Parts: sequence; structure tokens; C-alpha cells
Amino acid sequence: MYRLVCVHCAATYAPEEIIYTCARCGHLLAAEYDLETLDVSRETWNRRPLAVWRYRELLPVRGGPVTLQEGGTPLYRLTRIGEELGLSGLYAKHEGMNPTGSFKDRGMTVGVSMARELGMRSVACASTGNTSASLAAYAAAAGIPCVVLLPAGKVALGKVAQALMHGAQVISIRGNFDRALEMVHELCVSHGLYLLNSVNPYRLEGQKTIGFEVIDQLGGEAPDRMVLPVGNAGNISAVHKGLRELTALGFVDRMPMMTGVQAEGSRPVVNAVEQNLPELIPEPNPETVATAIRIGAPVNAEKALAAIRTTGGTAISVTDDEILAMQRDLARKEGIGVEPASAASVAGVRKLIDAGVIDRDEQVVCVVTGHLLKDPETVVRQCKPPLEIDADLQSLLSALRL
Ligand code: AN7
Repeated sequence: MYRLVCVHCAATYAPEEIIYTCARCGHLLAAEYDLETLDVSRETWNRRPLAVWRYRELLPVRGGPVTLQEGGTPLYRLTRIGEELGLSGLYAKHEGMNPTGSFKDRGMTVGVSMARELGMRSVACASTGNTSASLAAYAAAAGIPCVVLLPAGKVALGKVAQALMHGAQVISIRGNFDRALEMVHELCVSHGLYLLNSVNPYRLEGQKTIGFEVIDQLGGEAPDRMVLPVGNAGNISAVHKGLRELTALGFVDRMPMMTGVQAEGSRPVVNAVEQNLPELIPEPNPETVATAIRIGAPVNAEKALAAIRTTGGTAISVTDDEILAMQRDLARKEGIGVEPASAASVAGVRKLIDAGVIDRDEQVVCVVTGHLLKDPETVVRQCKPPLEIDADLQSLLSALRL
């Protein structure tokens, strides 16, 4: 059993209410389970495949899910980068290995399943790209129409391609993501579409399974630190919520230090942490090569700040150059292909090591959130084009460095 609870004033709502913000105070809602009466055991989980639905007792869906077999992503040990940083316990959870190439699929399998259970007949989101790609695919799987709003000219090619091919109505607005989110929120409330941005409490329930899988992949122990790129701050909040539930159930005995990484040109959460502000000051003109996290007014900031502060974590920003350098390092030194926003998490670790914030004996798990192929244009801009040669062996031999 669960209900919706306001994260600010603790007002409660029935789970079947179509509501995204508290009617009393306007803050966000979260699904809260009655953990004492929940019939859940690690043995049951361990008998199921590593995937989002392994953890179904801690998810809101009661009927059969809309699934594309999401989750179960690899947890890689970063040996070469770890060695360079003097960090032997450095890991990357590669969420780019989900069905549409990002962690959003964990949220959408739950969110679109709930849309169906709640009797909603269409879904919508605003997106910097990955949310739209994922929602379009899950709406297609559910057989319901989907509307997505994108900031014009600021979404990576692969993500737009996915949203279009999966059959969403794709609208580009002349404005940034933050404005697109306001617009789609209004549209959903006035016209009865189901909103699947991270203001949706059920979507974030799916995303918390990243943390569950990390614990299972590390043999049942929590890492010392979890590092996530932060845009709308939904994912870091979701992972924190899930790990708190595991702690309350006694499945793990401590919380990792939740650590958020933003881009230099879009760092409202970092400012709030550094200056110890009670609330976040939005960035009106966010800008970064990591377009996925080009977000100035993260709607989940309240939860994310609490997650960072209560676990003794931190937040840091990285420059576009640092992001791209780490994208290349992950690709060339580890064989791991991620998009720029995802490389931000590991770039943040490099910076926190240099600053002496991360101890070298810590076990650190970075969530790398999206696949390299999401943003081919940013990749091609960083690399020399292939050498084109005449089709004979002599030309080949003179072109190669052997
Ligand atoms: C690769 O798709 O917001 O802090 O609209 O695509 O939970 O927002 C994407 C976000 C990190 C940040 N990495 O997560 C969207 C969108 C990648 C992302 C984030 C996003 P949140």
C-alpha cells in the first residue's frame, strides 16, 4: 500500500488522484509506502533477473507493466581512469544500456504503466531530449498518443530522431526547457494529458531502481558515494529516496554521500549548496555543450538539496572542456561510450579528488546516464574525420600509422 505525500507540508492524497503538485502548498508529491506491512524480501528479489521489475514490491504498479525490458545495466569498474585518479574503487553504472539509451526508461516503464492503470489516454512531456525519446517509445509500446515539447535547436540529433521515429507529436518551442516544462504542465492540467516529466511522482519511482541495482551489484553493500549529473534534479532525488527505503527496511546499513554534478553554465544547485541557500535561485540563461542538463530551474531542487545535505554529499560544476575531455577518456581508456551530460559525473569526481573532497579509499559509483550515440554531432566535432583513400593496398599502407 502506498499514498502520495507532499514533500514539503506532508499533506496526503490517494494514489489514484491525477495530481502533480500539492493542492495546499504547491510543492511536489512523492509515493510513500507502508514499509512495515510490505511483503518484501531480498531472497525474493535475488531470484528475479536484475531489472526494474525485480523490485516490484517497492513500485506503485499493481497490474502488468508496459515494459521494454529496462534496467539490468552494467556496473563497470573504471580501472584506467581510477588508476590515474588514485581511486581503486571507481565504478560507472552505464544507464546508456537501457532500451532507448538512457535512464529515463526506468521512469517511463513505471510512469506509462501508471498512465494505463489510471485510465489516461494520452501522455506528454517537455524534454532536453532523452525524456522525449523514452516517452515516445513507451507510449508506442502502450499504444497511446504522445506529445513532446523540445527547446528548438538545443536537442541532440539522436534524441530527436528517436522521438520522431517512435511516432510522437514533436513540437519545438522558441524558448528553453524550463519554459517548455511550464507550458506542457499547463497543457496537461487543462486538457487531461498525463504529464510524465519528473514532477510525476510515479516516474521517479522507476528511477530509484538505479540505486537498488548498484547495491545488488556490489554484493549487498552501499558504496561510499554516488555521483550523478544534475539537470532537473529528479534522478538524484529518486536514487536517494530509494536508498532511504532500503535503509528503513534494514537491507542496507548506511547511505552513500549523494553528490551532484552540473555544467558550469547551468549550476543553480551547486550555487545553493556552496552558499548554503535554503532555496535555489534559478539560472535564466542556462548554457552548456551537455544539452541534456541545460536546465536553469530544476523542479526537484528541494528534494535534491535535502538528499545532498542529509548524506554529507556535495555538488560541483565542471566546464564544457572538462566534460568533453572525460567523454573522450571514458571512450578511449575504458571503452565506455556516453553522452556529454553523463561524462559530467566522472569529470566531477576528477575535480573532487583534486580538491581533496573525495578520499582515495572511497568506493565511488558514477551514474553515466545516456549513450554516446545520442549526440553524434558533438562526437564528430571532437574527432578528425576518417581519412578517405584510393582503394589499393599501397594507399592504405601509406595512410596508416603501423
Ligand atoms: C543524459 O530529457 O531532463 O537531474 O528532459 O538526459 O533527473 O533531470 C534529461 C536529463 C542527466 C539529468 N543525464 O537528470 C530530459 C532531461 C542525461 C539526461 C540528466 C538528463 P535529472
